[in-house]
Amino acid sequence: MTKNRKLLDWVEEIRELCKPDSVYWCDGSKEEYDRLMNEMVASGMAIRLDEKKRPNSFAFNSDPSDVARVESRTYIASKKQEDAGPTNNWIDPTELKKTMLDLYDGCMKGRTLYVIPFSMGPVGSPIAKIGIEITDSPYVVTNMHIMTRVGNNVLEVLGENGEFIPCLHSVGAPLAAGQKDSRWPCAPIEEKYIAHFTDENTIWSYGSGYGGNALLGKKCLALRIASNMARHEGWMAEHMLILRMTNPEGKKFHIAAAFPSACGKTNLAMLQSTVEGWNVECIGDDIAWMKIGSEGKLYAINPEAGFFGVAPGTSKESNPMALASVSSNAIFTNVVVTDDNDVWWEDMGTECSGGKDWLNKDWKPGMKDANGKKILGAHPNSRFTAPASQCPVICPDWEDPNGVPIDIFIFGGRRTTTIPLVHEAFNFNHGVYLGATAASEPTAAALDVVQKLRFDPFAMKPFIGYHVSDYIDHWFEMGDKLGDQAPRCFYVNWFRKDEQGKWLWPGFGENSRVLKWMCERVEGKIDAVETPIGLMPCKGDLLLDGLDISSEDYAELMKVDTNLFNKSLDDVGEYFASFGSNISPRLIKELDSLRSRLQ
Ligand code: OXD
Ligand code: MN
Repeated sequence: MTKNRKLLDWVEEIRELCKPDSVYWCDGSKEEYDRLMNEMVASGMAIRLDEKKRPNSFAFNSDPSDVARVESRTYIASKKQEDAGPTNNWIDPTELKKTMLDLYDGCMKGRTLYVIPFSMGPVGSPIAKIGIEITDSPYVVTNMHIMTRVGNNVLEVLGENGEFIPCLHSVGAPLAAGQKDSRWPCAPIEEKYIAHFTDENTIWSYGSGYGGNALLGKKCLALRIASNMARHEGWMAEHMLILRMTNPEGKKFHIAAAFPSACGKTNLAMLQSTVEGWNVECIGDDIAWMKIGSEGKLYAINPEAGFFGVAPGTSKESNPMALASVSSNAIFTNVVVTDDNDVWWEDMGTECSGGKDWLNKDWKPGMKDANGKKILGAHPNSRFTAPASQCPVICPDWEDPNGVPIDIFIFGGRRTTTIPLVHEAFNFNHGVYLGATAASEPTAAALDVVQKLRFDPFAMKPFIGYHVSDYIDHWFEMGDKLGDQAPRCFYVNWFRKDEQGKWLWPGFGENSRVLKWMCERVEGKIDAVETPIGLMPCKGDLLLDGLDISSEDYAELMKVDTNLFNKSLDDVGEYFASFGSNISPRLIKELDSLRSRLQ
């Protein structure tokens, strides 16, 4: 147990407020994990999967109303509204606390209050931070065991006077005496609140048991709270995968990449290189914390210890390494539990004869509802939780407390037109512009019609814990500090199509060809062609051997149509206008320079 007064007082204060039946301090041990899982199996909340097919693995079905992050109920409750900016919901913190205190009052009746001491980042790393999550959900405890480092060693590092980030969570479903619990307790949507009190680095979450709403180390702490701390403390908390690419001579390159959801971030993080002699290892698939370290370079750690990945679409073809990572000791939420007690999801690449769907109802592939619409077995946002250490291509240095030196930043989005496969920024400030204007099309766009773009700056739109303009300024300022040690910036688009709607680039493992080009650029081995939008591969530098791409298709894939590009800048201008008056002049300057280069 701890002697940290602040922590003991906080736990006591929350006990008095939430009125649980008991208080339990988590030690992070395997015994603890096994005991909680056994209890959840006994209560009917968890399903134990077949021990031979999927050892020590469990499946859960959430309440149908509690299947994803709820951005409409997520708040940055800074004292001043302008500090939250146009990309966040805001409520005055005093008012929000009052509302939430009423909800928290007695909310853990009939339940256990679990105290989870956890470290984001290797315990004791100079880049790591300690959080304490209080929760009434044993599902959250077991997921936190996998996603973070939980245990007494965290309390040792915390010591008597150390600082921690308080993270309060309740599913918001108190039990009356004798009341039977539901399989997935949670509160109705209008009572859900995911609140960040950024002036005091505190998180309060109420009413949801799911993913980013409830595993508070991930999006709430490691992105929203951490991005705000990082800005004040001169480091970076980003929604980025981290990977190491090693060339045939053994030289290592470290890449951090930001993509909005549904752009294959986990797939790229665990990519199987198709380029002979070039090898890729995974360091993280979702979050990067980066600090300036030795020789003025930017060093990154993955603050997480596991993967909380989207299951549907994960197959031997798309991501064999993710499949291997979930072969044991995994938690599945909202997938199909098959008749033989294993798991299945859409586009897993295997046959399924039937089982129970994500609602725990009898299900067979091809089933249709009353309107003739196919019934999905797994929810589109169904998830696996698995220890990162189980990934066959996890980098041996993934837990290095000092992190790895980042050479390359990649930004991207999903665009069927306009944006070529790859281009490099002229310099870091231009790179910041590329990250700030990262965007996807809302749907598979009608070709040759530029639809309104969905901007997702640095893939951080739902996760920036402060004003988006200040966030972009922070990127520029980090570039100033890093000077010529700053990572080189690239923009990719794996999703370009031809006029018939055919993908022009094969993607997946073949993306290693593009990464190789970037590494060779960084090494200074190859030149690039200067275009108005940035630097692009010289003929022959992007390895295409063995790919079935005609020279016409390659030209289309790399084409920069200045007219089309110019048109999309109207959307950029409109988007920047939504930032308000404190938009960074440097961002405007980059847009103006791009406009004039395109003339
Ligand atoms: C995630 C997300 O779950 O970005 O990683 O929503
Ligand atoms: Mn994410």
